[in-house]
Amino acid sequence: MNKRFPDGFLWGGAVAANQCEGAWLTDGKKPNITDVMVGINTKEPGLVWNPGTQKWEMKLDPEKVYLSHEGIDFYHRYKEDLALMKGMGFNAFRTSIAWGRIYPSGDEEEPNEAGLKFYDDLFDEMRKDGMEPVITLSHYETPLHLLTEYGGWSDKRLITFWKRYVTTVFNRYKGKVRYWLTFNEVNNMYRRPVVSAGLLNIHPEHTDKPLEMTDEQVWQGYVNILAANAWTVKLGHEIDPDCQIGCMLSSSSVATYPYNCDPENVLGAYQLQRISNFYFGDPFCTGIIPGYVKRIWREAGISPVLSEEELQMIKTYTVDFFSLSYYRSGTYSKETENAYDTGGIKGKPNPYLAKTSPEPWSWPVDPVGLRYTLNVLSDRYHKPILIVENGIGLDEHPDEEGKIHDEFRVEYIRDHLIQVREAIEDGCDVFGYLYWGPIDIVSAGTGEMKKRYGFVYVDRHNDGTGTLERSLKDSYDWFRNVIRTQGEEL
Ligand code: BGP
Repeated sequence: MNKRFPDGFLWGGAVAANQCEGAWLTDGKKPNITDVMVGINTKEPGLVWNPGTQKWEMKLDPEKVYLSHEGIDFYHRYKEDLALMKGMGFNAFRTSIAWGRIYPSGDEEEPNEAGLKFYDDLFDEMRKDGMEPVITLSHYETPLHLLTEYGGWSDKRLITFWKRYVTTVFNRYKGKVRYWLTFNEVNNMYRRPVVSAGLLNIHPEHTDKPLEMTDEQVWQGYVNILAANAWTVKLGHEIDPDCQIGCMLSSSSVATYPYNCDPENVLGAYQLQRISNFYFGDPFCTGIIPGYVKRIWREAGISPVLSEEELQMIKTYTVDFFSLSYYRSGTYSKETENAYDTGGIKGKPNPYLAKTSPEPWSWPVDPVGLRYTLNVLSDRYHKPILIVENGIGLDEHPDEEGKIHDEFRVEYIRDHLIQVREAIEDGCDVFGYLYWGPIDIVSAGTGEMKKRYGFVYVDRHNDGTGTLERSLKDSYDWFRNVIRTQGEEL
């Protein structure tokens, strides 16, 4: 087997604006939905119902530390950070545009020049450092105003605001950005609609439950996002025929194994793959809204509003490639209620997996699950695939010499890259591997710094203290050598 990865393979890392930039109200930016949550797993966002205006308003909890407000100060330190990525030989870097830097409330007519300028400089710097920008248009960063004023994506007007936003950034960054991703992990809508799909309950009868959505609202959000995704592909190709537009789905859920060969568990596992992943992947990649989704609508007695034009758009404008995150596999058993977190579905522990990451997160490690996932998606959609998230979060502390020996991370990546290589041999068109969190950032799920993914350590802590100084972990040199040898030396 050829041990080298294909020529032109994208090697790099991925972050998201809301987890690293900080500067949450700088240069005209207004709050987005994650700015009022300490981690997207939270059930208690910093929102309070105003009976006068009949709307939610931001009310942060003074007892909580909102680490994302300062992040790792990437907004001011990105040059230094990109230089460290360049030091590893990255030829690609993924981040997101915070929508609220460009259109602070989301519904303005004119964009904010200061926000546009920031990303101009950032993308120029990436290119100068030899990195292809891979840019997510929406990574849990829907402007808060769009949720409190409109209830988010269940309102059709969001499609208009979105089209304005993407038209602005496609025109502005034409020629600088070749790879665009639409909605980060939007398929997690089925369990976390508020951040994954930008939805908020604005029904006054539930003024204590901002996160509780009706079926109508969730599925209306779904079809509106399908239409917006199609518009993105159309507008992107019209404005810059050289750009490539991909969907981004959390795909740990593809590796949902039946707990045993009980046919009900086999079918149940497949149903869970559908309703946690394929229900977005199918329309994004094939243009078809699947029958199993329509069955859900029928049985719930709902029929989301979708015009003939929108249906045609969805059919015509499918994505150019599929991008995914993969952290671990899960199991399905009819006897067990499923639990989830940012890593994916949990289910009953899989007795065949020997390793889990250390506590408190204890994610099972399943590299073969990645090969399985890549093959399933490749056979199903026949699209090029870009891995834009894979990694392991660990609670790490420098030793007396200030060093971090992160062998666990090295082993995790090595074992996963071996399986990526196998998948490429199997015939999957995988064109890049972007490690999640190459520099320590704020955790999406729990909002803490303690969960570190980086090759680069950042001195910042859960209580908000720290110098923000950067230092290199052992994995930094190891990954540099992987890239230098085109994956031959793992
Ligand atoms: C994905 C998200 C990322 C990210 C990652 C790891 O769901 O797209 O934003 O952070 O998971 O999750 P966590 O930070 O909770 O460990």
